[in-house]
Amino acid sequence: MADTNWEVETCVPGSKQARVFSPSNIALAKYWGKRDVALNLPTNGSLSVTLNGYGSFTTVEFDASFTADRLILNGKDESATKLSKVSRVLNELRNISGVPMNARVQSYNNFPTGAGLASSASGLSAVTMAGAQALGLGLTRTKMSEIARKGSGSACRSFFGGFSEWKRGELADGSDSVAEQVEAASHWPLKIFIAVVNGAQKNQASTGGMEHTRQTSPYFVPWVESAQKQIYFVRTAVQNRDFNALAALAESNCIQMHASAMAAVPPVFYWQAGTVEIMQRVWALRKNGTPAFFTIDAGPNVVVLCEPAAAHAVSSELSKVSGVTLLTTELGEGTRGFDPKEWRGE
Ligand code: 2P0
Repeated sequence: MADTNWEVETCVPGSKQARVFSPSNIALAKYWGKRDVALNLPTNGSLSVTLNGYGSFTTVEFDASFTADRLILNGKDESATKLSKVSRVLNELRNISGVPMNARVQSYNNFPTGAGLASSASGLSAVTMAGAQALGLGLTRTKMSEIARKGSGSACRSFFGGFSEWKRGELADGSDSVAEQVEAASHWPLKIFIAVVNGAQKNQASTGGMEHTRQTSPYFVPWVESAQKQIYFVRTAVQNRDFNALAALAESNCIQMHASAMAAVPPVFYWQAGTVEIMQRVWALRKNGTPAFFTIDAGPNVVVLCEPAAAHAVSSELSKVSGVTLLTTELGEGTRGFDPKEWRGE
């Protein structure tokens, strides 16, 4: 019998194995462009909030009997793009350890598919820490951040709780393009609502969408210049707990990212009618003195952040939008080990 409810295949006795939980993260200053595609080096820095409770439960297992890397995600074998991102991370770990074995990765996301919660961020950070632990590597979070970035850029931010910043870096090998914690979750206990406007899978994946934007959007270069300037002010607003400054900056950064993507030819266009309706309701709330702001990732769903005292007003306003499902969370801790025995109360 499997040790956890997400392992659909029983681990090989004696294999090198480890289990972790890694949260997803939502960027308030966004990553939308690579200066190096192979290494996932970004054109600009980004800053995110780490979500409490929503993420990936992941087991990584290395064994000499495996003939290839496998990824079993939410109970189904994955091939192609998702597996290749996982194998990129596993290759890094194999190079460091000198262990040549293939791996079986079993992973489960505890949030609804299509909720726009960046499953690659939680998934690839989870694979990195579980893989490193399985091989007994004892890597720092900074080193794991560098490795996870090569699998999926946004994954490098999930190792740190609270507010996490992924530095653009300058070096060609990417060793300085890693995340670090800006402030812990306790610094500013904001509430976070995920307004799921449309739960279907998005029609344009981020990796392809951002590269297409870089190649064809006339607004790509201005976006990068602006984003690189904004990161300092976003970080400062977080450090000072300056809600109004952060609200204005995060919304502006989000709209600039989307404007750049929308201007690609053909367009990379994620918004739907419900997206705009939520945006307008958040603006109306703020105009009436309720401290709330939004951000939108590469999909139609809207993430709304607010001061804790405003949570009731915000949730009742957003619940009025027909067809919208509301998930509620707050800032949480970064990637961490997961002990099935503790989980079962043994
Ligand atoms: C972000 N997104 O900063 C931005 C905002 C989506 C919109 O990072 O190609 O899955 O694997 O590095 O990290 C989503 O892109 O892309 C993303 P890859 P990733 O959160």
